Amino acid sequence: MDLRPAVIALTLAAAFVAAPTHSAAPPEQRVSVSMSTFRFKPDEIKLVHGQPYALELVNSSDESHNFVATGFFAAAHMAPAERARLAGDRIELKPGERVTLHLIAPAKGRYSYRCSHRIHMPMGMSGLIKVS
Ligand SMILES: [Cu+2]
Repeated sequence: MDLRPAVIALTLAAAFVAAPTHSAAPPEQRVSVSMSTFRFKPDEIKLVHGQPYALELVNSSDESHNFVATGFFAAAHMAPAERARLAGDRIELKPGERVTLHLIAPAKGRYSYRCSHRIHMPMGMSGLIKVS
């Protein structure tokens, strides 16, 4: 009986389990964005490629808003359970709602975000994520 495939599988499983607790992993940084009518604060976020972040979105207004970041969410690394919280390229927040998304910053570049609710973006609900 050849045990090599089983040994390889176990070795891979062990490496996979050990990876998240590796001491060299950088600590997650919290970045908070407040949503009001009609503004994101801040409207510019600076991230570092490969760094893990807790992106906290807070709808501090009395109406619904969303955070649409098509290119950013497509390129960011997110665990499947985190990505499942998105509706594709966006996440909706009810009045007073707060959500925290865990992700790893994508490749260097500039990624825009906005609220897609009618007239919210032209009224000022847009911003820029700069990844260096
Ligand atoms: Cu809005």
